[in-house]
Amino acid sequence: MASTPPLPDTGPLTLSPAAPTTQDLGQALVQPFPPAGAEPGLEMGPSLDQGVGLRHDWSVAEIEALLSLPLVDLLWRAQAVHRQANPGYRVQLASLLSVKTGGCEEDCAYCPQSLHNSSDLKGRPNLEVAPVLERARAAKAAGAQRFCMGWAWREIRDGAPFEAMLEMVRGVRELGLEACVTAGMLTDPQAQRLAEAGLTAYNHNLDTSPEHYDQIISTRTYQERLETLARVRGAGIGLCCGGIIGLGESGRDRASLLAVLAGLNPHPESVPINALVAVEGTPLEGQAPVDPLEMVRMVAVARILMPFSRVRLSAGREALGREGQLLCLLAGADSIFYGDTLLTTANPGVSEDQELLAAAGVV
Ligand code: SAM
Ligand code: DTB
Ligand code: SF4
Repeated sequence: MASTPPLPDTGPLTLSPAAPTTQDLGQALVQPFPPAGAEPGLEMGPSLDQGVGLRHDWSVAEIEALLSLPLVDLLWRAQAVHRQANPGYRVQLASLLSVKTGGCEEDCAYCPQSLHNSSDLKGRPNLEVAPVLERARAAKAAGAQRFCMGWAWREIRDGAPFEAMLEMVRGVRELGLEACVTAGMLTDPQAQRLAEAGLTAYNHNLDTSPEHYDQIISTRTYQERLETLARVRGAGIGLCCGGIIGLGESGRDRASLLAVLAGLNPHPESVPINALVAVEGTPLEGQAPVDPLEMVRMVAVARILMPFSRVRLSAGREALGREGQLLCLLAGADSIFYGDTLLTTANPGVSEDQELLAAAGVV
């Protein structure tokens, strides 16, 4: 039987607010995988010989093969990639706040904030700049390194709310936190102004595969999403782009979503992987819960395809349970949303998350 090659000694696991440096990444890029001298016959799936390099040409078939590897083999591959790409295993804590809640014109079938869904939360007041920055300060004091703000908009409109958004971004950056905004589509000049305000990243998800997309949203096209991503990139803002599982998609759809994400060049700096939170009053309220191991597989394959991106374990963590989340961390998730709420739904509490990270040995 072939012996298992040793993993590089990366020292103790630590939780650090610092993102990997370019030097770290460069170092990881030059380390071959599998390690020199590894026994032949250890291949556990397609393209193992690609190493921890950056590829943007993964085929849907290759990704489907990865998604259906035996779980132990998939985890082994993902961990080997992750250890090289993120030595020291840093987990980023990102807090989330809904600034403008509900009343959104889009018809996203999963979303409790859509006007089209009876779950809509319209009527909640928009938050002003001062309370938002107060929440950012509290998030920082609780240990967050990133503060993400959401607007339930189809697209950003100019005017007072946009000026307030810019002020929030500047304020969050002044606190020494990364700032992320998610607010729908935007124009080039709006992207430019957000960049000038110091925005670290803009979150705009593809949500699902191009093939499954019209089952989920009819008011905005996949192409419009891709164009928004290009505008964000064009302004020099980091990209946070991922998707959701549990929307009734097939395994091939999951592979196809991951192929589009990994085809982006450069890869998004962060890739949120959400499991559907099936909210009453949305068309998807009756969807079967996602098997935690399916999340583990999505996270592991995202890690293999996009070695240096932050893979963020996002919505649906409550339903994963402690061990499911730990497996996701082992599969290569290196960020979580941190704080008692996501935008409108519940998230594990701060002390629960501290206990989880301690259990993982990331303290
Ligand atoms: N309106 C903006 C947009 O859609 O780009 C920003 C806010 S939107 C709520 C951000 C993302 O949250 C969505 O793209 C979707 O991926 C995720 N999301 C929303 N509701 C969800 C749910 N019930 N379960 C899982 N993810 C959800
Ligand atoms: C992302 O991919 N997930 C977060 C963040 N980006 C904005 C949002 C999850 C929302 C879950 C449903 C809610 O709380 O309303
Ligand atoms: Fe919800 Fe965003 Fe879709 Fe609006 S655009 S319904 S806020 S996911």
